[in-house]
Amino acid sequence: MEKYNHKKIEKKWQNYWEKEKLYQTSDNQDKPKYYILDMFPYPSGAGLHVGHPKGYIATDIFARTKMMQGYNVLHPMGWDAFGLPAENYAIQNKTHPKLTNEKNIRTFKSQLEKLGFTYDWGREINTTDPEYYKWTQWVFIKMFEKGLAYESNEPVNWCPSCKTVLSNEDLEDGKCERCNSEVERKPMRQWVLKITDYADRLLNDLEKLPDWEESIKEMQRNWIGRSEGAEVEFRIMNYELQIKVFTTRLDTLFGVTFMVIAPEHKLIQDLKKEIKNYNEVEKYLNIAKNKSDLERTDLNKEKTGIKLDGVVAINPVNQEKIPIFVADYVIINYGTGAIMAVPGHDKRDFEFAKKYNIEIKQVVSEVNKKNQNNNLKLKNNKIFAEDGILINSGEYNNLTSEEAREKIINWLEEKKIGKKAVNYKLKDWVFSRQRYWGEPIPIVHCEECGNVAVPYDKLPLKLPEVKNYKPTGTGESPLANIKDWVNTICPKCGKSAKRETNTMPQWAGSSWYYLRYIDPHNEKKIVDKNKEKYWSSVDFYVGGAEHATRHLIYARFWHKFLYDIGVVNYNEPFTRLQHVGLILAEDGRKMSKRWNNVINPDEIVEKYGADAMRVYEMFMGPFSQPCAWSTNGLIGARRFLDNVYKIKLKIKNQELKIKNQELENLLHKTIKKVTEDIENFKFNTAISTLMIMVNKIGEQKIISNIHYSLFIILLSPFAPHLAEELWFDLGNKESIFKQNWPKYDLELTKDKIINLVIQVNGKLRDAIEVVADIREEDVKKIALKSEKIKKWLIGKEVVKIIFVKGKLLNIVIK
Ligand code: ANZ
Ligand code: ZN
Repeated sequence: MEKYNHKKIEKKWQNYWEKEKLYQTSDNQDKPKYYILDMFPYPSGAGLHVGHPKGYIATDIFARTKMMQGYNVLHPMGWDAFGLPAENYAIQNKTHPKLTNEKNIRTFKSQLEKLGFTYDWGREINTTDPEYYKWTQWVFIKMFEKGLAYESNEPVNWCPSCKTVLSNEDLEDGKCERCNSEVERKPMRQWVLKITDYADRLLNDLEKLPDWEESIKEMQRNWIGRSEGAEVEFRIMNYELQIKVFTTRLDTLFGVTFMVIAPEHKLIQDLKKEIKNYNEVEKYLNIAKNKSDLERTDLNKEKTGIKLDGVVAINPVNQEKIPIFVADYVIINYGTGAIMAVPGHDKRDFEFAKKYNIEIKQVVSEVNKKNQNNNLKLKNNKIFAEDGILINSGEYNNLTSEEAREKIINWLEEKKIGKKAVNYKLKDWVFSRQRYWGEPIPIVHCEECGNVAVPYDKLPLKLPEVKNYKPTGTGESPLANIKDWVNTICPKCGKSAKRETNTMPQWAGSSWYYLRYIDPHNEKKIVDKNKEKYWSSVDFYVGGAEHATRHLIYARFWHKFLYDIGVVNYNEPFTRLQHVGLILAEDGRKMSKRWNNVINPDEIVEKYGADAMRVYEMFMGPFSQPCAWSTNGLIGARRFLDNVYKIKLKIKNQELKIKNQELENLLHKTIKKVTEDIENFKFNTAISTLMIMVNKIGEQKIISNIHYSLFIILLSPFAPHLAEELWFDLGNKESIFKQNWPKYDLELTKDKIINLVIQVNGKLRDAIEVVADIREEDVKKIALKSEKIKKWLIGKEVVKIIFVKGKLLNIVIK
């Protein structure tokens, strides 16, 4: 017999599937639909390494199974192709990023095609295609019209090396995620999206997503960071000015012994003349300016600050005079940028108070404990930071923290110096980049009319050609240098005006792409609402955990907006979400050019075959866990497929009516297990079940055509090329992927329990209840432990054991 030759098989079936248009998704709405989506890749110059396709293999297995289960399956792929790497490459090599992109996409696509995926390439999208980004611009204008896209001059994160603004989400430990430079804070004109308007819905609707991993939901909750508290005004003595603070611990109001305002706080400038040590203060402000928020709020960093001499605040509850400090552990863009400091109950305030010799006051005590203990605790640097019972707080003494907060807020509201307030860690989304390779922001600046949107019928607003892709470094994008593009006329009044030269961030195009796959060629609408109703929501979304916050929050935000303006039918985009565990290199490190440990899938496919790689990557370990590559493991997967190929020889025609109940039972168990495991993304155990089945078949002399066919169907999502080959070998004339997914007979999957007889020298001495297919060794163990048997064996020699499967065990003694 010929050996399994993947090179012969794989290309052949890929061509056949293409010719037969097997993966062309139909818009016929008769069947139930299933929309399974991969996070689309950024087509980098390096191409795919073996880690990238892990998620794609999984969704492909899922898609094929769903096809065979009778669903109309949508499984698309596209390119998230705007972004800095292509632009930086363009700067170095003076090529248009578009050309680099096209080349990279060709490489990616050919790599994916080699793995035999079910993508419907007729629906391929590319975020840099003007016919695509026309709709990204369209959404922006809709947001602009609703007041959700606005200009702002707030301090933003500026990467001095990438020469662009970054959103908070683009930072890692306060550094630029891409080039690792320290990020500076700089006030600059920006376009910002008001995602905070959606903060509550983004948070609350997480409860409607039971099929999202809890860890990802938790990351989103923390990212949104809803915090309930109050705003309180502290008067500044002798001036008509107040410091407004945000606090979650109004119950500690009597414990305030100083106030802190952020270095960027406007009040410092308002009080400039009154601050006696302003020179010193200014020095401090300059140092603080370049620190990132993360660095400033790091709990472990030593606190620094400086007292504002000449000004004091008044505590509204007891009229006490309180010193005011400026310190960088208070950040400007959270709450009100100022705090009431309570060193008795807040760790940061405590450290600051110790350093600057400020009074520390205890105003909340642990339930059931006396004050003395608490004071002791303070000395041990252990402050009491929880809720408790109020002390040293005038008329509020003996109330619980919660009761006190309620009473104090009522009093403050009456006096009109305080109110309840909610704050979010989530900030509005800085949506402009000073770079070339992004969607142009479709806005015209007119002296008369202000900001005017480019009319819808003028979309797409295409990126013009430039000679030099280098950012200007002044905070303007390279587009600013193209005078005949910048200078335009106002769509409203017709006078001369200037175009916005900032472009959108890389996250723009990916915030809605899953909708475009539904209706990729629609020239009139972003998506047909009727088609959207059928295909949405995405039933299953699979991708990297690094997208738990940014992409997955942005997309939910855009989707909710599109829902509000009537474009889509459902208010959440993704029903089920699963993250992919990383594939590490054989040395246990992340695959990276730097470590020289990257494995190219093309080589694996060439040597072992796409099917072996697919099976191996799914067999490596639990899907969501990181796992190191192992060539031995890969060889094992290949051996399994070789064994599958070999059993071809054992098939006999079904007319022989081979009755093999044992195999039949195992087959039904296998169907059940594999079906359930695929549904639960437990591919490793699905494959090990298939391996057991192959071994069992290997033990038989002959097997029936029917059993074999069913087995091949179960294998087909994992090793589609081999399965299709074996399927046609059997004389079938239609693709295996047009077959129905096998159903199991529940009765046959249950272990049958029998009464197994134990004899000694042929005489019945015991009987045990066991599963029908129990093995000889196991029966032997049970029998030799049985009291009823043991007594017959005393002083005798066992000469032979005869086992009749499913019936008896006979111990022959002398
Ligand atoms: C007094 C107080 C007493 C506080 C106490 C805490 C404990 P979350 O839960 O994160 O919302 N805070 C407010 N604005 C700040 C800013 N811009 N920079 C740094 N810290 C700020 O935290 C809210 C608490 O963080 C607020 O409540 C405030 O300190 C501080 F025993 O007020 B608290
Ligand atoms: Zn105008």
